[in-house]
Amino acid sequence: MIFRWFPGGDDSVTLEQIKQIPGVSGIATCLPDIPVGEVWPLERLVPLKKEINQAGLEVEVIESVNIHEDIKKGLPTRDRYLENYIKTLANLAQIGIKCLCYNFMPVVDWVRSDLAAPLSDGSTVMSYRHAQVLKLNPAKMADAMFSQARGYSLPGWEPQRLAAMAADIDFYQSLTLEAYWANLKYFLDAVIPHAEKYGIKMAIHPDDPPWPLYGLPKLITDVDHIRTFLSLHDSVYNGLTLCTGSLGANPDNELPALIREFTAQGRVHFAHIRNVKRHSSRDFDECAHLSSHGDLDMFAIVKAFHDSGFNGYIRPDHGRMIWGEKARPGYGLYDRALGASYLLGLWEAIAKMKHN
Ligand code: CS2
Ligand code: MN
Repeated sequence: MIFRWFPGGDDSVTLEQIKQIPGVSGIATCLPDIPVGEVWPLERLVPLKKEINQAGLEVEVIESVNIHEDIKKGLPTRDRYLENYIKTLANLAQIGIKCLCYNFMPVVDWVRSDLAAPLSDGSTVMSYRHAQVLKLNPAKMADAMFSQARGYSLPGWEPQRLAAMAADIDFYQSLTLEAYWANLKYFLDAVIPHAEKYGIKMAIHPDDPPWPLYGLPKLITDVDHIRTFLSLHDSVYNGLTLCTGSLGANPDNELPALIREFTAQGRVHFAHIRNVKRHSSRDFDECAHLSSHGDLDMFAIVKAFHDSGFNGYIRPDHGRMIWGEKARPGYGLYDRALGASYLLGLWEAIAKMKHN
């Protein structure tokens, strides 16, 4: 079990606190200040690893090395950024990284309409209301997200990307889905052979939410699209971050079956396990991890991973803000720690029921 943590004072949660969560042995981390497209230098990675190791934790996953928009757009300048990406892979291999999470979402990463929506128990959650998101234009959406971020960086919402947002949205709106798939294939064909050489499993994160927005192309949204994705470059190093909360927002996604299919193929390297409470097929709240709090059957989900021999990394995903905690939205200590314990409890029960 691992836990996401942001270095350089960009996290309210400390490594010492994470070390005390029972069963958590490692970290998923990143260097959010490095501009998208630049090489992640070894001089930054070595101290990062040292800091985490000194707290008694392993650096297991890098989440995420984001992909420059020129690669996603398929511009001639993409080759320069691909070279940089490959150099970053080489440096990550030097500090022993075996799994790299990334995503191929155009313009912006995840989208929510409220980063602190109140629940009846007094906690707050990140929520998504489709009509509200559509009403805001994307630039206003960015302002709304930042105003609620409590001064922490928002993963995937790098300020440099925002400047070009309006123009980028126009660009993608006129790009066909086929062309966007081709740009993803170009990325994979360039990068996966190097990932194989360096022993780093690449793990794409699904689009969040998993449906089209602002006319932007969305690729990693359901079982058919994931099959297409995996066939673009057939290698176990071309794999998935299976985020149950992202995919689970769409009620048509049958998660246990989807988990079983891709895990049995050895293509799932990283699991983000969290629950969602749906209010319609396009509206949801992120809720506590327990099955009883949302619409996903967390027992069936964990069992699907266990039954199909999952041996990658697991982390709890976004949590609620509880007990008065003030943290980066979704990434407080308390509710994610409860989530980790719950998931470890399910795992232990499932394992023991098979052997007793
Ligand atoms: C999100 C994303 O799922 C999540 O935890 O916070 O920012 C995610 O880390 C990226 O999309 C992965 O590339
Ligand atoms: Mn996720």
